[in-house]
This record gives sequence, C-alpha cells and structure tokens, in this order.
Amino acid sequence: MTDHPDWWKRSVVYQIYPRSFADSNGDGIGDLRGIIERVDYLAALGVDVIWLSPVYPSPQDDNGYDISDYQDIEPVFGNLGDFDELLTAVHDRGMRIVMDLVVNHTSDEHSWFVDSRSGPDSPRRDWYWWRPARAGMPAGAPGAEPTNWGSFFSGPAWEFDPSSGEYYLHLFSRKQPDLNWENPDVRRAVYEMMRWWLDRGVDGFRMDVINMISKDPALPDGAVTHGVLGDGSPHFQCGPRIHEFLQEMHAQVFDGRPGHLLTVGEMPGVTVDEAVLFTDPARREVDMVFQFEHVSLDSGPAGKWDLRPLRLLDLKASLGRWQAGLAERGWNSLYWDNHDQPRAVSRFGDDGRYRIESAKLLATVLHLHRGTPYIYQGEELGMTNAPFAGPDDFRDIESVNHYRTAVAAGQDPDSVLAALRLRSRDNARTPMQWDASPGAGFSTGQPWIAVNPNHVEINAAAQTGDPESVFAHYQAVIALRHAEPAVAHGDFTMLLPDDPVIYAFTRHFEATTLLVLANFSAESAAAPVPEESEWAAAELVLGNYPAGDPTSSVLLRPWEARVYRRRR
Ligand code: TEU
Ligand code: CA
Repeated sequence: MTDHPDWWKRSVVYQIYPRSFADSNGDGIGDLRGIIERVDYLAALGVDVIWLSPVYPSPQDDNGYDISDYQDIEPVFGNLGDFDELLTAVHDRGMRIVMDLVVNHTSDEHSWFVDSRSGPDSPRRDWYWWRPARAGMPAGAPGAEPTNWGSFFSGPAWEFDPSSGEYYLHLFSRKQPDLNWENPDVRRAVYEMMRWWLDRGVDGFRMDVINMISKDPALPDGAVTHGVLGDGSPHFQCGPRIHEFLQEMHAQVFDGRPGHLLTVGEMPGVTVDEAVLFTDPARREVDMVFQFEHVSLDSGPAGKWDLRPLRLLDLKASLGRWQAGLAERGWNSLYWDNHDQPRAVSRFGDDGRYRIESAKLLATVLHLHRGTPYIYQGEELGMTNAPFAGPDDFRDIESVNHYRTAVAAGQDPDSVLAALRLRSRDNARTPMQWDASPGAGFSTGQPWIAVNPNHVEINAAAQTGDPESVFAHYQAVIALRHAEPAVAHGDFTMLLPDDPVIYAFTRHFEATTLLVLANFSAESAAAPVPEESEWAAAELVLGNYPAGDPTSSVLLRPWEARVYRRRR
C-alpha cells in the first residue's frame, strides 16, 4: 500500500457482490465469513482494492441497495465483528476496502422514513420528497401522481400514502424512498455516518447514483417518448446543486484525512464535460465516476430492453471520447460489467468458441486504457451469462417487475424473455464459480439463485494453477499496471478509429510507448498501424495466444490481443 495521493491510478479494484460470492454457513446466501475465507484468492489475483456491494441491514428488496440501518451489518451477512475481521484480513494483505454508499434513498423500513411517514407533522417529514396529488385530481386516483416520472423499476416513481393523502418519491423501488438533500439535516446525518465508517478503517466509498441527489425542487414533468410515463432524468440527474453537495461532502468527510481514500461516484447519464468537473482534483468532489455511455450503445431509444447490435466502431468512438475528454483534467474509471450489467464476455466478447481468447482480450483492452480498472467477481474467470429457462428463474426486482408490466401491457412474452436473457442483472448475480461441485463451491446448501451449469468447466479451482487461464491473464494485466508506469500514467492515442474489427491504441509515457492491438472478431485480421513492421519486431509484453514467429506485418488471429513495448 502506498500513500501517494494518486495511488489509485496504479490500482485495480475488484467488486464483490456479497450475496453471490461465498456462503460460509450453507444457508444459500453469501456472507462476510465467506469473503474472509477467500481473501487469499484476491491477494493472489493481485488486486489493490475491494469494493463491497451493500452489506448493511436491509429488507433486501433490491438486494441491499435498500438500507434500513447505515451503521450495522445485515445479519444474513454477519455482524460488525465479522466486518472488522474482514477489514483486518484485507489490510494485512496490503489491500483496501471501499464501501457502497447508498444515500440517494433509504429503505422504507429505515427509521428515518418510518418517522417521516408517521405524518405531515413529523420532524423528519421533510427528509424525503412528499407531495400532494396533481392539482385538480383526487389523491390516489390513477394518473394523479405529483409528476409523470417513471421509476427505474417499472411503474410510477411515486407511491401514495393513504394515511396522509400525500405521495413520496421513489426513483427506484417503492421500498426505496428518495432522501431530500435540500434539507441540511439530511446532509449532516449522511456525512456523520460516512465519518463513522472511515473512523472504523474503511478506505473510501463507491457512491450509488450519487448524481441523482440534487433534484430540481419544482419537480417538473418529464417528456413522454415511450409508453405513458415521463422521463424525469433531466430534473434529477446532475441537478442544480450536485457540485455544491459533493464539495460539501468532501469538506465535511474527506478533508484532513490521510490521502489514501478512494471515491467513485456512480452517475447514470453523466456527460464527459460534467465528468471533468466531478473529477478535477482541484474541485475536490470525487476521484472518478462510473459513466454509462459504453453500456448503452447496444440499446435503442426505448431503454435497456430495446436491443440493438453493438458495433465496435461505436464502442471505440465512445471510450475514445472519454479518454480524450479526461486527458488533461480528471480521471476515468474503466469497467465492462458489474452487478447491474450482463457478463462482459457474453456482451462484448464471444462466450462460445473463443470464450477464453475473448475474455483475455477484454481484460487487455480495458486495463490498458488510462483510468482505474474495475473487475467484477467472476470476470477474471471468464464467467458467462446464465441460461435462464423461464420467468421464474429471475430474482432481480427490475427483471421481475419488467416481465410483469411488459407482458401485462401486451408485449410478446417470448420477446420480453429474450431481452431479459441478454440484459437481466441476474446474469451477473449467479453464484461465483469456485469449483466443479454441485454448489460450485459457493454453498453447500440451496443457492438463492441457480448456479450456472457451466461451472463444471468454468471455475476458479481449474484456473488458479494454470498459466494459460483467464485468471492468469488477469494476474498479468494487473501486474503490468503495477510494473509499467506507462499503463497508469501514459497519454492515450486511438489508432485506426474507422477499422470495424481492430481496436488499437498507444500509451506514451516518458521514454516508453506501448501499442495495444485487439481483434474483436472470429476471423484473422490485419492491423495496419503506423510503423507496423517495427512494432512487429518490438518487445511483446502481453498476448493471449502462444507467441508466434515475429512477422513483418501484424496479423491478428481470432480475438487475439497483444501489447508491445518500445523504449526510446
Ligand atoms: O444502479 C443505478 C442504475 O441506474 C442502474 O445501474 C440500474 O441498476 C439500471 O439502470 C437499471 O436498469 C444502482 C445500483 O448499482 C443498483 O444495483 C441499484 O439497484 C440502484 O442503484 C438503486 O440503488
Ligand atoms: Ca450464508
């Protein structure tokens, strides 16, 4: 561990989704003791930071993103003693832990909301967004919601409360009421809670939908483009006070602490220009943001279930713009997948014949960009999407609600199911594949969501000793970032932007230039980069095929990726 202020530029983050990682007591649900047993696996992989998805007490309506107590541990996951033990085990191995901070909303079972809901005179009434029915409409009637906003999990973003006759806002599930950040008491309570975790020893926060905390208090209706509900996002994404709130949080929580903390804000809809402001170190907001552009390129205007083929040209153009836009000021985070996204190799690679090659290619391309890379559990094994047979196989509230409402609205059940298979968040949430045993080494009991049957072939036990494995390749890209300053600090230059199958770029730092070449196709393809023959004779520092004879031109095999290095 280094305390250099930019340590996270040389770091790789590993995301754990605790529910699906390792179950120590056979109840079918992953837990903290399960993670403790696997800390050496993470150390062997070589990652620097672990981001834990929420482990706080929660009714689990959205698998922990609905928090009912910010300063304790969900009993299903363990207790604070287990947490402290995990923290020590991680720190002892030179790694750090970043907590998930979910403060756009709480659970409806959080005492703050229980108070707030108790009536219009409650001292905490104003901690959430309460509004009367739309003017001229009877409270509780269909369409009488205060605004026309849709929720991310289907249906209106407002829930009617019969006892007061008012509605509360929930951008996500009705069990996730939005906190009112206009109220300074709310902000104070959140900052105090954050300091409590830092004092306990955690090393930073991944901030859930943090660009949604500032809403336009006028709450205007949104445009209706698909269906009957409006898109309120222009009024709650990167709202009027967002920079003020993040600067205040920085001053109240992070200032004066040792410079080893990492902050990353999850920001759906954030633009490059906004991201520069959020991540400019001089502005003291967050270290980096998760943007969503590259995970939206394979969706149409109706949203994530509106499937479109992904074109490599679009992917390169998008990631290339983010590289260029944050080159001078700010910093990128880099990810292919997480607990909300389909599996990387199934979406961006080839999870059939070239699964191993394409999983290694994706690691190479992502980790060689300028920014901090994130690995989602199982990605380092090349885990794939799951073969969900029918609607009953899904567990995620987003998938379950979408299936129900889309079918009720008259959509063809088979097409709804087809979209779920490709896009459901449950693809990421099947249990971590540790070994070939019936519970995949995840659990000795009945897992809360079915294990992917391909765990008999794709699992950690089969890969950890194998130098040709996807796991070994992830070890190599992580080690390269640690050893080669050009990976962390080099300039990024995109090459061949118009080539439909080759992803090529250079990284340049002091006397070193790296060239990254990747063939995103199942056919051999030439990579006609400038100074091609000189590069073919340069040092090959990383590849995903057994090294062949150097040739005068660079011809890449199916899903081949190479990293070359030259020194001046
Ligand atoms: O996700 C926010 C978010 O907008 C998406 O990633 C969301 O899951 C997706 O767009 C739905 O289509 C964060 C968390 O990562 C997610 O797990 C939570 O469900 C959500 O916030 C609410 O806390
Ligand atoms: Ca358990």
